[in-house]
Amino acid sequence: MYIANCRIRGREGLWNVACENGKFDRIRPADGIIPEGATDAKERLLMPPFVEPHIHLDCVMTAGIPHYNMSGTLFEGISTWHEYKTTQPLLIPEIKDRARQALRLMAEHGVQFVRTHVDVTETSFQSAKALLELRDELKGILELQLVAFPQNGILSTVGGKDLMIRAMDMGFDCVGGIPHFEFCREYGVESLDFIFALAEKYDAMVDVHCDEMDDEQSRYLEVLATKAWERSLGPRTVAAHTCAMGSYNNAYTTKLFRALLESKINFNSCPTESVHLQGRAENYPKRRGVTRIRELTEAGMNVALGQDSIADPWYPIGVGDLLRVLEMGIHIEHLMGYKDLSKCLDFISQNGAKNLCIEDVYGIEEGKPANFILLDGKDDYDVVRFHSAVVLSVHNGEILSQKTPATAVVHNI
Ligand code: 17E
Ligand code: FE2
Repeated sequence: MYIANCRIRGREGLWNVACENGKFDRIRPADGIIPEGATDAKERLLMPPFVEPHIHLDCVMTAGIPHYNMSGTLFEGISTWHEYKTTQPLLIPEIKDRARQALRLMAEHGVQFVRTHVDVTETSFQSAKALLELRDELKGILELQLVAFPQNGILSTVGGKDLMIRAMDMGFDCVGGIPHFEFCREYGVESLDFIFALAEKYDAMVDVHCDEMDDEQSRYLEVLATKAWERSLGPRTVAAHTCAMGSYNNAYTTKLFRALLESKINFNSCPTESVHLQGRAENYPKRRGVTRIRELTEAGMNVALGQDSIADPWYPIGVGDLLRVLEMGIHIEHLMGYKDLSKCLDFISQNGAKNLCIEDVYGIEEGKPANFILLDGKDDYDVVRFHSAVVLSVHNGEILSQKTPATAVVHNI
């Protein structure tokens, strides 16, 4: 495969990119001649693929079954999902089919690496088995990482610890958690001890739903960061959502940032999801329920944006498009200064790669696997403004998706 005359994100000028045996072979400045057999990129932007750091593929496409979430709260989402998993037949082919529908949408929108939470308090373990099968079937085509996610809590579920161990024994990649949903603070803290012990035992990564609520007293993040720091596991740890940080007072947050920085943990935020689910207990003025994406980034910490849901009990819409999530995030977080816009794609690309610890297979460099997307735009600002289509997505040198951008004809202006 030979792409000629493209821009490469982060580099000046125009380039020719040749791939061979699934790898980037030669990346050279373009000279205006389109070599025989090459695809003319027409000065479009070539960059590493988008990364989805946080989604629940076991729940996608279930919105409305057995009923819609009427209050729009996280907690009605959790109870509706509980109804789904205890009343609907959970069959491996059906779970895989729903997940594949979501993955096709994501592939169309340039995603090649996906970290999905899988509810392991779904005690038939059909979801766990289905997603493990899918991870293995798709290996090399699109990469999936699985998080053992205890939706109902680890200590607040009978046999919860055993369910987590069972998932890790089956080969899950990451240990998950939900300390803010445990019955009491002590359980929340104990769950974090258990999570890190499990991660060490299985040499696994950690990805915890942490403080996904507006309660400014929800302060498991400081515990998560401290435990990661104690074990030097920060770079392999993600604190997801951390919505409560949007409600913490500044005096506390300043102190908190010291531990966060020292711990070297990563962050995930899902701005479309959180702006929808949070703020529900408010009168006016209403808080946004989104973590401090801007301040964390400015302090030098890594924040990746994700979708969380596609048409599930928590969030009724979504089409697998991270540009839409990014657009929401930069609005809510006042990240639309010129400098911010010029690097905004970091949030859905390299920052996600850091969360997933996949930097060895990520990047436009000779010798690395040929994983890239070609966007119908010229730079970050352009792409986010025009919501550019992903015209080509290539994984390990193979075409994963192609799209012809829509053209409009306008009359009489
Ligand atoms: N479960 C949860 O606890 N929080 C969420 N945002 C979703 C599932 C989607
Ligand atoms: Fe989530």
